[in-house]
Amino acid sequence: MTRALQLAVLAGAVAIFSTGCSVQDVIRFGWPVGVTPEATMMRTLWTWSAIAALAVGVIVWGLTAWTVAFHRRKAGDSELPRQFQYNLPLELVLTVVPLIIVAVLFYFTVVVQNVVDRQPAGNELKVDVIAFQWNWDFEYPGTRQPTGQPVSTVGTTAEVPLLVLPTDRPISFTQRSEDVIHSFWIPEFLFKRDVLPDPEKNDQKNVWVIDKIEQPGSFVGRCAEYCGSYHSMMNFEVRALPGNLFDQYMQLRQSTNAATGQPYTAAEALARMNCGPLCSPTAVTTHPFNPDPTTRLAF
Ligand SMILES: [Cu+2]
Repeated sequence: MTRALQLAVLAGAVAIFSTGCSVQDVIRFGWPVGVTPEATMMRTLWTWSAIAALAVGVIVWGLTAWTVAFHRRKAGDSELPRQFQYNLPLELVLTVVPLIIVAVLFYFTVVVQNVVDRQPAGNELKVDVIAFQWNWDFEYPGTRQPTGQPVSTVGTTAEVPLLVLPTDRPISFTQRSEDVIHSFWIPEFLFKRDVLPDPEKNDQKNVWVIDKIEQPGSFVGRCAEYCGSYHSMMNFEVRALPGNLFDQYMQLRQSTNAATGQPYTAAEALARMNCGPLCSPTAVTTHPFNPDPTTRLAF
């Protein structure tokens, strides 16, 4: 018995350590590293929920193994073993303990949800996210190009749209769809949210907030709601810039590019800023897809 236990512990240790995962990797239980405070809160909730589930699991597996190992029918047994139904203390424990578990999980879920799903305080940078079959339009209300239009970045079949955001301030996203239901998903935000048509008419809450993006970088974004033929190609990229670079970007987007006589596009502004990989004028986390169905390629 001791030998079997030693072997089980050894096998478990080999299984865990041979993956080469750090403690941080293990306790994320498969989730990516988040880049917003909200993402970290959700990940922490997930970690503790998984630990609570594992604790319950270990108790159940242990009791099951104990029953199987020590309470088997023995040769010569003809009667039923002693029965335990109507054991009031035991049944009370089995009712109260799950209730406590559910209440605790519920409490922490509500606490995190109230933060993640909060409404804007008014000091956020505003971004409108407009989804359509099969691309994205990101607009910055309150900005003004020389043409009189607000700054916007629209994706095309040939160009993955860049959602340029600052790392140093809160941001509020207002979502709507021009056609069917899409879903706005940046894996590093650990958050996806359905983008619905006519949210105001349908009395749907379509605004959400992040406190900040905690590091500069490029993060892929995807549509996470099946929305038709080219759903899988409906990608975008978040380009998180330090505050001063973001301000420079927005200034350029609101001025005229002498070379074209038109307001700077996202790609032209980033190329002009020339700040290394952060200013790459095209997406670095994903690439445009060939939408020609006769090529018969998956992507
Ligand atoms: Cu979509």
